[in-house]
This record gives sequence, C-alpha cells and structure tokens, in this order.
Amino acid sequence: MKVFWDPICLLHDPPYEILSGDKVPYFESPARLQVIKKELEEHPSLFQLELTDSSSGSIDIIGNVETVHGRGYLNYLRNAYDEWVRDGGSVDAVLPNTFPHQKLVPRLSQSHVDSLSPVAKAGYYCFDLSSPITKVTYSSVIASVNVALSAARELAITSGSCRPKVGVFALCRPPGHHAGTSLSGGYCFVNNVAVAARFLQGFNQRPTDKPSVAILDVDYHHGNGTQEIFYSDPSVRYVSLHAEDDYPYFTGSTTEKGIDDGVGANINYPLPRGTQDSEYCAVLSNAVEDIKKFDPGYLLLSLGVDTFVDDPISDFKLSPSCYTHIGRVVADMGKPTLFVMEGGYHLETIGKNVRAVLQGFEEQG
Ligand code: OKS
Ligand code: ZN
Repeated sequence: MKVFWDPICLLHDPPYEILSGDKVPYFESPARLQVIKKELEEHPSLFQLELTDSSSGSIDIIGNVETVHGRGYLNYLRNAYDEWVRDGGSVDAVLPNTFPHQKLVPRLSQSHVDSLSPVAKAGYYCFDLSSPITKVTYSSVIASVNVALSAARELAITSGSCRPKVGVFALCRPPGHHAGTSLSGGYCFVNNVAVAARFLQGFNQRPTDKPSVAILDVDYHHGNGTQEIFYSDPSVRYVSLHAEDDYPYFTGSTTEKGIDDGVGANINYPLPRGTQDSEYCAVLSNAVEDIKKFDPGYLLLSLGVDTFVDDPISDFKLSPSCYTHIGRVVADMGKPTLFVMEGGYHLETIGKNVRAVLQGFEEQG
C-alpha cells in the first residue's frame, strides 16, 4: 500500500490547548505523525512511503480546497496569524474568546465579517479553543490537504487500471473531519477527506458520470464538519460511528439524516462511552450494510484510532484486534479505498493500531 505524507505537516505545533479549564500540551502533536510513519516504515514489504511533491504544482491545491471551503474562510486561515500579531495578539497563536452564538448574532454579511477585528474574526471562523493558528499553521494545513489529494490521485489512477482491490493511505496532519465549510475546530482547519472526495468525483469525469462516494468515519468523535459539508448532497454518503454525548457535543444524533436531496445520505451511529469490541463490531456491520446498499464508486475512511482503550482524551475500550477487524470489513466492501488520518493520541499505540487497520485491509481476500 502506498502511504503519502509531507514533512511540512510536522511544523504545526501549538504550545498548548485548553482542556477542562487547564492549559495542557497540545494533544494533536507532530509526534503523532512521526510514530505512525515510523511504524509503517518498519514494514517496507507492506508499505511504500511517498513524499508529496508540493513544488511541482501538478495538483491545484487551492482550487480543490475551494470545492469545499469558502474563499473568505481560506483567506482568513492564510492571513489570520499576521493580522492577529499586528493587532497586538499573542505571538504564540490566534485563539478566539467570543463566538457568534445563535442568540447573539443571527446573521452577518461577508463584508461585515471581513471588517471585523482579528479576535472577532477568530471567533467567527472557529467553534472551540482546540485549534490555535500559529505562524506555520497555514503551511501545514495546505500540506495536509495536499497529502490527501496526492493519495486520492494515486487511488484514482490505480483503481482505473482495473486492479480488483486497491487502498491508499493519506497520513494527514492536521486532521480534518471537524472542519466545516467556513469553520475550524477540534484540531481541524481544512476537511481533508471532504476535499479528497470532491477531487475523486471530478477526476477524469464528465459531470454527468460523477461517481458517488461513501465516507465511513470511525474516529471516536463525530465528524461534524464532514456532515455539514455533504448534508444536502445525495452523491456523498456520510456514515459515522462515534461517542454519544462527547465532543463536539451538539452533533451526531440519529435524527441528523441530511436535508433536501441529501435526506437519507447522512447516517449517524452514536455509541455509549465505554463501548467495547463486540458492540462496536456489531454496529460497524450495520454501517457497512448502509454503504453496500449505496454502492459507491469510492470509499473513503476517516481513520481515527482514538477509540483505543488507552486513548488519553476518549472513552471507548477497543482492543488492538478490533483494528485488524476494521481493515478486513472495509476490504470486504470491495471498493477502491482512501484511508485518511484523523485522530488518535496514545503515542505508544497509534502506529500499531493504524498499521493493523491497513494490514487487515491488505491481507483480506
Ligand atoms: C475540547 C476537547 C477537544 C477534543 C478534540 C477532539 C479531536 C479529535 N477542547 N477529533 O476527532 O480527535
Ligand atoms: Zn477524534
């Protein structure tokens, strides 16, 4: 399996985040990428690491990102740090303090938003205190989505050449599934899996034969951003298994089924805290059935391993063998599959658990 990565993804390294009122070291650290990469490199017969080529310009990164995110939001991500520092903000990072809550501001025009002060803009484009923007954040965010796009292109090319089952891994960081069309949060800025999905739908296609895509999200947290982006889109089915009543708290219920033409294309499986392998696997097989019925042209897996029993910020109790199982059932769907890295914070095990998913996929049937 080819594995795409980019060392520029290591640059984003905020000094802290705020958890339960405490300043703590940033869990979404560069070390995560390092340990996953190291684990895969130690198995060269299974995994071939490929550096993305960000200089060649062969993929229009910004053009692809704009298929998902608003231009005003992207301009904000690019300029936020410089404007923040010029305005007297901390050189550590951009971090908002006030959010446009529904009851505070029902509606703002783009020109009003553009005229806001840096701290107000930060609150407008961000929903929590877990996605600080540092001097280098934008570079890492663009490198991360370029990893997803490069892997997606590889998948589109190799699956077109009629290999029966093909998988490619995008070792993205920062992750993406909490990022909405114009919103950052939960360590996410650009929704890597969503941009890759749109890319695959547009690859070598006349608009009339646009392939459908399914996104299976096995991260512990609900992918509120991915849900929002495709909520009215019947061509992208989003299916998520996640913790009920945990972060991001306000999305992920079974009643969120999509809107307009997209009704039925969004499927949430909230699970209780403490969920173990057997319950998880049972629900996973329902999710797999949902996807089989949809029969997509591509499958994208939002791969979080923060479901592991020892994860420091999560509350499921999955064991190592469950990750091999996930890889196998994903393989059984028989679709060209793009694995996109999301969460997972237990540095001692995330490499092994990610490898188990990918190896389970590769060695199945
Ligand atoms: C509250 C806690 C932040 C948790 C972010 C979760 C990130 C993640 N500030 N998403 O999948 O792993
Ligand atoms: Zn997560």
